[in-house]
Amino acid sequence: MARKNQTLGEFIIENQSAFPYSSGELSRLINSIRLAAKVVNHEVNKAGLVDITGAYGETNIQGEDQQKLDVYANNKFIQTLTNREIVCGIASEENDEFITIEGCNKDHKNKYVVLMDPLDGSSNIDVNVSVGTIFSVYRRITPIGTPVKKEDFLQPGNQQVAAGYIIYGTSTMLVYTTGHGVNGFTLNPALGSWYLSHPDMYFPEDGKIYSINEGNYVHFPQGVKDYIKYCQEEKDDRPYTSRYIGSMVSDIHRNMIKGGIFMYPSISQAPNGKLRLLYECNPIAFITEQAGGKASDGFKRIMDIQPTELHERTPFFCGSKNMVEKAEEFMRKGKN
Ligand code: P6P
Repeated sequence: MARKNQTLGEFIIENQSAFPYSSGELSRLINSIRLAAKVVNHEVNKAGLVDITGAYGETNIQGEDQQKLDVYANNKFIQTLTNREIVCGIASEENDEFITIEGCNKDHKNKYVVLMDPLDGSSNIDVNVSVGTIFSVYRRITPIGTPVKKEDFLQPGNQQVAAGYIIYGTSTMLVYTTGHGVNGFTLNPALGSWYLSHPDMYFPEDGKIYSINEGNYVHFPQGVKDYIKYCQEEKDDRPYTSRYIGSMVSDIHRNMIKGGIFMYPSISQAPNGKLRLLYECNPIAFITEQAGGKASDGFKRIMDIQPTELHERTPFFCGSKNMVEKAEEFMRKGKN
């Protein structure tokens, strides 16, 4: 049982004992993520002071300018996950292909794969807006040896064993699930310890916040346009409030605490939307559902989508269950 203010270490140990048959490797994986998060947090927090912000001069597979902190965060998480003989492969937004970790050839070792967006919302770094890390964990399917993309990485989100995000905001938080609810830990930077500040997080079934980049309005599907008008109508508990940070982890985190819906639908110039299925939408969907919310592509459950590509994108509707279901209603009507 989560006890407010216990440390992440105590929480992991207590939860580990609750699952005596597990080998403790997943706990060690979460431990390595919390270590890397502390290191990345230190750099993110001083980004304005040293020459570490600004474009790295390279572009990633998405054709986006790589920010120096993107590369730093990517390297730190990969390095930390590599050193513990738990993970056999890592896929990252910043790497065209997945990375194989040594040790995959030992029997029953390195049985997990991790997919991550090491620094989501990085275009906000130079303007001091909060950014985040998103991670997703699966058991490997192939028994031994080098992991295989199709079997081990292109698994549907309903096979995740853990997922989480770190939000580098006014305070730094690690929010994660292993399939038994969602818990949020806040970093005390003075002590370098994470404390359980948000036990058993729960997505309110209703909310009054809608988050979407309305600059794309003319390119939205009709159902999205109709839902936005519904949100703005003066009737019942509406109009809702529009809040959009442009950093998904921040928008989702706020909506999970206050209630709300986040949408990144398909737009004419991006028919599958902008957000990536494997290392952005699936982990956020796992957390959202574990907290009682809902996540779909406007029509079907995100975590039931069978991936075909490592960096594939999907339209994303995520948040308070009743709000997502109302938006889906408009999407179905908009198709007719
Ligand atoms: P737009 C950040 O680049 C990101 O991937 C998400 O964190 C964020 O929600 C979205 O893109 C913002 O995209 O097109 O509204 O600027």
